[in-house]
Amino acid sequence: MAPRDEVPATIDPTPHGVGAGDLTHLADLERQVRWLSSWTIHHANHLRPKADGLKVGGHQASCASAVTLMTALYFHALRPQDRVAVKPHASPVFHAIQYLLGNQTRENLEAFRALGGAQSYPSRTKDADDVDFSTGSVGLGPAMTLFASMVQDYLRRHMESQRADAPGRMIALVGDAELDEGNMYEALWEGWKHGLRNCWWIIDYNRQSLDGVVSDHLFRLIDRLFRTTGWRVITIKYGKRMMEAFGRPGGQALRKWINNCPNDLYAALTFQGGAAWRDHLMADIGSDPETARLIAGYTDEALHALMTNLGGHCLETVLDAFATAAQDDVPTCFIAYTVKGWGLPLQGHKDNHAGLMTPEQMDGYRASLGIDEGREWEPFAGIGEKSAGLRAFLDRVPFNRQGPRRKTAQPVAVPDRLPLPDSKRLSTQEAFGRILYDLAGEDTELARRIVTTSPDVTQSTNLGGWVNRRGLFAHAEKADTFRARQIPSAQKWTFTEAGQHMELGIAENNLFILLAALGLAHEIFGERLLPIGTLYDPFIQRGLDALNYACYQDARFMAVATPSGITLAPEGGAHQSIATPLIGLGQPGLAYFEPAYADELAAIMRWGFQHMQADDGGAVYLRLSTRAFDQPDRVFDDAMTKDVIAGGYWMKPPADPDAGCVIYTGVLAAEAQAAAAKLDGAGVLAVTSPDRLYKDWRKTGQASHIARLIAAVGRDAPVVSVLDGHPATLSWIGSVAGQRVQGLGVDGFGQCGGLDDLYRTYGIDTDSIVRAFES
Ligand SMILES: Cc1ncc(C[n+]2csc(CCOP(=O)(O)OP(=O)(O)O)c2C)c(N)n1
Ligand SMILES: [Mg+2]
Repeated sequence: MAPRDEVPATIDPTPHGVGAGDLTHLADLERQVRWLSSWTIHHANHLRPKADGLKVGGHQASCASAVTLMTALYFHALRPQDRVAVKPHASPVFHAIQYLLGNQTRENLEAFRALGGAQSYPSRTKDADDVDFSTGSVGLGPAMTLFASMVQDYLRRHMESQRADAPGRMIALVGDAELDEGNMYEALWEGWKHGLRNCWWIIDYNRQSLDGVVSDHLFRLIDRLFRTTGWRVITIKYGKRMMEAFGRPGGQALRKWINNCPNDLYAALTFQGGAAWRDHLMADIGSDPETARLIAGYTDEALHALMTNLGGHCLETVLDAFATAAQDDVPTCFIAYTVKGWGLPLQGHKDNHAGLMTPEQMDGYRASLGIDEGREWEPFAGIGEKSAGLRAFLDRVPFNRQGPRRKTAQPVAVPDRLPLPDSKRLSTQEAFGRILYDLAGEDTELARRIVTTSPDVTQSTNLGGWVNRRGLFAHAEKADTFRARQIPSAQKWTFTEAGQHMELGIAENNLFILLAALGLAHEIFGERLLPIGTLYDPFIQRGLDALNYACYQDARFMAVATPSGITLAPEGGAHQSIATPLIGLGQPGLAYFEPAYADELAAIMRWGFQHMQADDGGAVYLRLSTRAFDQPDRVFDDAMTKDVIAGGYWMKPPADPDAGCVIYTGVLAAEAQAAAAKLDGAGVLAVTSPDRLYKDWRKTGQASHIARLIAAVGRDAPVVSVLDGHPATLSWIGSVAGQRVQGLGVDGFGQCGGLDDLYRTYGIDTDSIVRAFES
């Protein structure tokens, strides 16, 4: 087993340069932030009336652990251009800081975790106090900062406006258990490939997670992993008081003891306090007279303060570490030793994650701070005559100096029509590639603002044409060696600073988090980007939490997923997506379309570029296919465009209301039309967006687009719906006007096979449609 010594310090800390007066202010703020975060949670759980009897919750221990780090960060180290993802359960700390800075209201704190109040986890879209990055699902916030930093690099090379100021630092305050999430390593890997800069991850290394105490020596692994991926690691282990004790006679034994102390014992002694520390230390190292004298020199209270004076709770040590990293742009991981529940009765207890202080404990805590009953919400409660100086200090805080941090950007003009490929026979995937290829050849603002990305499926999702024309993005130019050596290839794979495609390795989490960062460029950096990401449709589920995270933050992007469904046929059952249409239907902030023809796709993409920029817009998901169709020879006028965007149109209206209809989405266009041709007078309803139809119906009921369309069909007439995906995607349409809809689709796992065999096996072929219609 490796010895339990600390990782050698590789960095001489830079003195923080903060004067004694300001240090006092920071210490006072640290005290207020810890109090206010505890009080906010206490108030929500014990004092706010509630009708439902449900637990409100909150994380007082997680907050206390992060208080010193966040005080040093927000009240000193952060500059206006920096952006932060705060570990989710430290949300009350963030809100308390914003409250002290005048950016958050008391009403919102009083309504913590209530409708309209401060959110349980920091939220860009739901909180009022300028959250930079939402967090909640652990692991995603830190990755977001990494990709935001890459987007900053992209923007600084593409947009003049971005070069005027120093780059911002993208910073994550990370819970140590977040490092168990695999997406963190996927992100680190990608960051290394892209020469990541200006990114700090500050690990709140309290060595406790939700269930218990984390493994001993985790810091070693963290240290090695980060260094391997090009990061600098700064370990913030001992506080100044501890360092001073180590320097005294007998101190080295104490230092050795701390280094060897298992995490669970340290946590237990922290919970038990001074007398327990003394007993244990005396038993372990008290035989050395100098050490015994050293320990005897502390009261129980002072001994406890000494033993919990970890680096992450020593303002000066933290400020030193931040000052060191601030000297350059090297990505930096801080391993900050902290105590979960620091200074509260919860400290160190293994069950403290969701633990709450009792009203009696809270009373004692309040009294110990000199805060009078009834004045708990006062920003400077208990601070006394230092308040005026503190207020003046807050007015000088750099983070707050430029006011609101959320930026805006001018919309990018979208032409009336996108280029329509003239081929007679095309799949939607090919049409997508051709439309982008044509856009890439135009010198337009739209083309300049599009940035594409793909997790190693650029070619197979038809982005190759665009990339050939617009190039790949990299900090440093890299020629295409195959081209230079005159080896024939359809692809140009040249990297330049001007390139507009960001290459990713195969990690769908990374794709969606990069899309989130690109799709928030207008609000974070003040420049509009129109990001398009391509992936295989089944792998949406691989990155689903990240996709949800992107949508939750209101990021604007176009996810183009292809191939999809069992139409992939012989290429493999494992890659046949079934439930993705339901994701399209169920995911807020994402407009899902599944067109069958190129003219529909061109109209949808054009609308998509506008929707990605509209105040009430959102992201777009296009479920495309590799199955080629003869393209209809038709007039695609404004009315048709409107219908396609609204989600559906009559490809062929029923001859009379009793004749019924076949409703289809996407590639089942062929089977739906063939079936209808065999059925006397049956109509064919093309649904280009089950999602848009559904949302509109939920909102406007009988005034909705689908209600208008389906009014052409009698209530007792036969109706069959069909798609290459889960049948529930369309079968709800029966509720609009009351027809009994037979929903066909795929609801078993896919298998390899030819298209005919598979369609027949899963009951979505022409004959199955006819049979369902007639049954
Ligand atoms: C993806 C995901 N899984 C599970 C959770 C539930 N959860 C919230 S916090 C937490 C443990 C966090 O521990 P750590 O990161 O060490 O935070 P701290 O000790 O600072 O509270 C867990 C499991 C979550 N928020 N996200
Ligand atoms: Mg922890």
